[in-house]
Amino acid sequence: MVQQSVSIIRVPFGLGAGRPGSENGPDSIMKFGLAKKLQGLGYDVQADQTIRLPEGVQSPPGSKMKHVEEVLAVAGLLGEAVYKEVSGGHIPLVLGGDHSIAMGSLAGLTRHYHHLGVIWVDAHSDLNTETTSPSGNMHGISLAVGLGLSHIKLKQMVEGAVPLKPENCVIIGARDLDRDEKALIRSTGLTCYTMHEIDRLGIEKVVQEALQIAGNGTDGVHLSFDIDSVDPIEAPGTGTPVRGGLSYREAHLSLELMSESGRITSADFVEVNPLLDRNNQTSKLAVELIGSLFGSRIL
Ligand code: 4U7
Ligand code: MN
Ligand code: MN
Ligand code: MN
Repeated sequence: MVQQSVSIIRVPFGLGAGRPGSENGPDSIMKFGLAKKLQGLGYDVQADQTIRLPEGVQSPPGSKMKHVEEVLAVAGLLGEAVYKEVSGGHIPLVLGGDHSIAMGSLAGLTRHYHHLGVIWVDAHSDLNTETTSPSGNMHGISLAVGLGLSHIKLKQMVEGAVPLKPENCVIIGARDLDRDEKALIRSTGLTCYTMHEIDRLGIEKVVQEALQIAGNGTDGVHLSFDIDSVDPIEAPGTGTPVRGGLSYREAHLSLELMSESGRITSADFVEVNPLLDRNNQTSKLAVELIGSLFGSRIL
């Protein structure tokens, strides 16, 4: 069997969030042993690369959405890098940074996979647009951009990128949705397993169904994992914590099930904010969770 190869891409960018600190996420996650962990699981880990905001890119002041130019510049560079890795047969593992960087991942991935399924694990749905956003923060619109619902399009970032299909997109863990996001979920027919469904059905059933939906007729499945999906008791180091989230075991089990399915072809881990963390608990948790996605088991 050929050894599977993972390409770690660090994106130290936090201007899509409302508060600073997530730009330190990638280095913090790496510091707690991610490369070693993946090597220990039998992966060939590609020398990791870092996507940086080019100097001189700055949005003009006064627009509702904040730092649009910076977000687009990073997404373009990240998208090209992700496309290169995935077309070279590597599994891209993107470390954020705030969740606006997922636009770049999606742009690069949909250039390669024309029918991409997406599992979005998050306390939020990130389905605002520039019209509905209550905050002006770009990390709150990334899934809407992926679905082609914003004026900002994936193909502005990477030529040949295509929008996601709502029937292959699933949100897991939602518990803080804005009014217009709720309306969009209903009108697009995208599947959203809120914490209510997780309580009622159990996380195993939810994840199995999600894998079916994201895998149905698709040529790749991307996992975009926002660490704020996990309860703040376990993951305090994040900019927009919401109580009532995934337990430690629910989070691990989700990723173990995704790993077992063999369907996940790329992943983002985003929104780790070391400035808000307690004893690096959240960075260490991210390393563990990524381990579960890549096949780490208790026994
Ligand atoms: B994250 C919010 F208004 N919906 O749009 C917004 F509640 O990537 C939060 O999921 C977005 O962390 C959170 O700003 C974005 C807000
Ligand atoms: Mn998010
Ligand atoms: Mn979130
Ligand atoms: Mn957040």
